Formats: sequence, C-alpha cells, structure tokens
Amino acid sequence: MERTLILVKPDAMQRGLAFEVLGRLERRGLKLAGLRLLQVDEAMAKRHYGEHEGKPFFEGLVEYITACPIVAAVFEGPDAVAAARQTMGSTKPTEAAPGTIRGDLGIEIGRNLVHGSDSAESAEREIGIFFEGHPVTTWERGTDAWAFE
Ligand code: IDP
Ligand code: MG
Repeated sequence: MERTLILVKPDAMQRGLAFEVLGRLERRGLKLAGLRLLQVDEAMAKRHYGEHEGKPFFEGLVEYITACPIVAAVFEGPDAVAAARQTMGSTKPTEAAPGTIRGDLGIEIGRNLVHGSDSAESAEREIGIFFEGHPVTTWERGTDAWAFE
C-alpha cells in the first residue's frame, strides 16, 4: 500500500484548521498510519525542503514552516500520493479547484495550509525525516474492503 507524508502547516495550525485538513484526507478514504505534533527546526526544514534551496522563496518557506508546532501525518492507501495531492489542490490556492483544501481555505501560495509528498519515493524520504524514532503503524481497518477494492 502506498504511503504519503502530510504536514499541517503553521497557517492551518494558527487558524484552527488542523483537523479540517486531516479530516478531509481521512474522509477521502485514506488510512491514518502515523501522527505527530512537532516543532520543525531550521535543520529539519532545510532537509525537508532541500530541493527548493536557492529559490527566491526558500528563506521565507523555512521561516513559515518553523513558525509554530505543526502536525505531521502518514496516510496510506492505493495511490495515496496522488489522492492526497488532488484533495489538497494546486500549490497556488487561487489556481486550486473549489472543493480542495487549498481552493476552499487558502489565497496565497506562501500560506497554502498543507504539504503532501509528490511521489512515493519522496514520501518514504519525508516519513524518514518526520517519523525518525516514532512508530508508523500499518493496521487493518474494518472498512478497508469498502474503501480499497
Ligand atoms: P507543493 O507544496 O504543492 O508540493 P512545491 O513546489 O514543492 O509545492 O513548493 C513547496 C512549498 O513552497 C509550497 O507548498 C509553498 O508553501 C512554497 N512555495 C512554492 N512556491 C512559492 C512561491 O513562489 N512563493 C512563496 N512560497 C512558495
Ligand atoms: Mg512539493
């Protein structure tokens, strides 16, 4: 089963939207496999967002993601990466479809509420960063056969 790493970013935390974000992904049918509340430090932020180092928004991005505690979650399911990103909507909230997290709840690209891994490989790398030393649990959900064919 594919896994994806979701972060409830500081703007969503500050706006009281943590469970709104997680709930939409859970209602989609994705299965929660890991959950943490944590403060991201600069080193962790730079490790996670390494691919964006050198871009004009990088420093602001590090400041943003380290601004307050965040929730990190692992969700599991068939096509979990694509399903989560579809539910999140496009990176730029004004281009995200209505009905998506970013399209319904965000306006600015630098305050887009949620992170979701962009591939299964990225997900495994990111789970390694955010769940190092913490359990990620695969479990049988009684309703799995009704969410997953
Ligand atoms: P993604 O989060 O949809 O995968 P990425 O291109 O990987 O989008 O960018 C990572 C994050 O960096 C975005 O979610 C957003 O918070 C921030 N970001 C990307 N582009 C910009 C920008 O042009 N200005 C400000 N922040 C940006
Ligand atoms: Mg990305």
